[in-house]
Amino acid sequence: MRKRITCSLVGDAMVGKSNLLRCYLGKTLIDTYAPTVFSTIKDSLTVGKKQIKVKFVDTAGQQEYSRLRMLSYAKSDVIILCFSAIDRLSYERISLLWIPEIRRTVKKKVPIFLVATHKDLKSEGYVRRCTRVVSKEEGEELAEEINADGFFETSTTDSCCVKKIIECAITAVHYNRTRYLQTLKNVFFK
Ligand SMILES: Nc1nc2c(ncn2[C@@H]2O[C@H](COP(=O)(O)OP(=O)(O)O)[C@@H](O)[C@H]2O)c(=O)[nH]1
Ligand SMILES: [Mg+2]
Repeated sequence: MRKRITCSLVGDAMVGKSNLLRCYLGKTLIDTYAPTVFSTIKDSLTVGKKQIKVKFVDTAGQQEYSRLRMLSYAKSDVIILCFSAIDRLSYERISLLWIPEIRRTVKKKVPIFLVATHKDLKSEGYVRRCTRVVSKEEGEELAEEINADGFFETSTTDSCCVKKIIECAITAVHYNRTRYLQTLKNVFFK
């Protein structure tokens, strides 16, 4: 039987990781902030004609949980790395903190998808008055710099986009695995 794909959501606290996952799973969004310690959710999705089993790991962004967090996502097959488009510090911490932590934590090389959240809030007057929002171009540059496999800007108001992001991440792992198995078959059963 095919191994379950582990997909982890990583990034600063408050950037919207848990709500992104809730949005994908069709669960009610949580308006008030409820810090995550760590949670796992089993699900499945269909890629082509294949049913793929997935385990989502939703991690805590706070530094006081760093040891628990690193244990929780060490076995990831793919990472959804999030920052908030209206929180420049969370963007800067992608290369300063999150990429080094991911490299220390996940021993194999796994695909990383960079996601800018809170897209719907970028155009809000009160946000623009008090912060310099992160542009799409800055997000794309960062994705290139960290060698991410993709970059997306989204928000929980666009469930279609959220669904595409998660499916893209899972599909990337699925096809890598299929290609690897095909190569093995070609070598041993040609
Ligand atoms: N407007 C808006 N609010 C969001 C969005 N995503 C998350 N939030 C809010 O941002 C806060 C933090 O979200 P949460 O998912 O708990 O962040 P986490 O700590 O990264 O898991 C909560 O108050 C959410 O309601 C979004 O796309 N748009
Ligand atoms: Mg959370």
